[in-house]
Amino acid sequence: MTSDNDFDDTHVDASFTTIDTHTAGEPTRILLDGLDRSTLDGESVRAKRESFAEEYDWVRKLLMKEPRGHDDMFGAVIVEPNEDTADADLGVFFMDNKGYLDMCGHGTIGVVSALIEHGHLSAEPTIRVETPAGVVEATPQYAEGGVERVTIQNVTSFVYDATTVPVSFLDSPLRVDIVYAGNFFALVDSEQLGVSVDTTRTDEFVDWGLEIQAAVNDELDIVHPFSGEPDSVSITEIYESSDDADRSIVIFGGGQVDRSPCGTGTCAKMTLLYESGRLAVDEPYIHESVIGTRFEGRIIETKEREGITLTVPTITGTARITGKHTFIKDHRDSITSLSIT
Ligand code: PYC
Repeated sequence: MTSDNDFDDTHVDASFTTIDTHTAGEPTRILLDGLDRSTLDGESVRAKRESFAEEYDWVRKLLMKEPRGHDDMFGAVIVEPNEDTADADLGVFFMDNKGYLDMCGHGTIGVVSALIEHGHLSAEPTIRVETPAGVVEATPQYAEGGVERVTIQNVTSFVYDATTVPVSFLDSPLRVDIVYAGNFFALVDSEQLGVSVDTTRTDEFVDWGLEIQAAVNDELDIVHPFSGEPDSVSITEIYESSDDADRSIVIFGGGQVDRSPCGTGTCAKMTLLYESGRLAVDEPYIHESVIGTRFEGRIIETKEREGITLTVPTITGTARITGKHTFIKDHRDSITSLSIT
């Protein structure tokens, strides 16, 4: 036996420590220790993420899914940034119940807040974070000896395309805007569905969101215009416009629902509004989640590249630490992760 603060590690195969946060209601489980990062191949965070996905996907499943996680868990893995090219303070990649995302706004707010508050990152005015989508810049606002809010300047974003797709739940084809904001989004106006965005029909929204994503990916061969890499829509955002604050439900992964207004989703929505002349540079934008939490956003600049209008979007939100955990894998336990859906 051991003391209260220690494990009897006789049966422990592996152990992982995390700091957990939520940003506007959405969790981020941040993997700090337990992973031998020297075994991850590649210099860039994107390459390290690919290496993790090959070698350690079981760690993602262990931390994200039951019995240690749940179907709506979200995670971040801290790694060294690319020393040669990134000029970044840290590297982060993101994971969910199904796989990996290139960029995450709520997750970056959570990581920066937690690492500063726990002394893993010094409290600088700005922090550069290398993600698989590129380097994003975090600007924390400090209060009461901690981090009150964080503003993330996302990667440059753009409207990619618009299409109509047949869907089982509507008689007529559905119009979908495709926007890149670190991830490719399918954006849908809820007016077409004749429903309000709220939590009374979450299951339906999840089914619709996954069907819309699949339909768009069947319809379009998405290629990132600057990297030339094939890509796909990984997130559906169904939004309801309002004079007070637009409200969205965001569906991603294997059918999880973002409790926050979705950082990259807020950037995608602002980029769509800018493109159609409904949001000006520097105009504040309030985006509400399906549970009523909010991010503030702003497009701070626009640029042109190869005939494409790029926005430089920022989002601001608050994350709070919910716990610190040590998760173990007992070698007698045949269940590393499970899902019944
Ligand atoms: O905040 O960007 C975001 C995000 C993506 C998926 C869940 N949250």
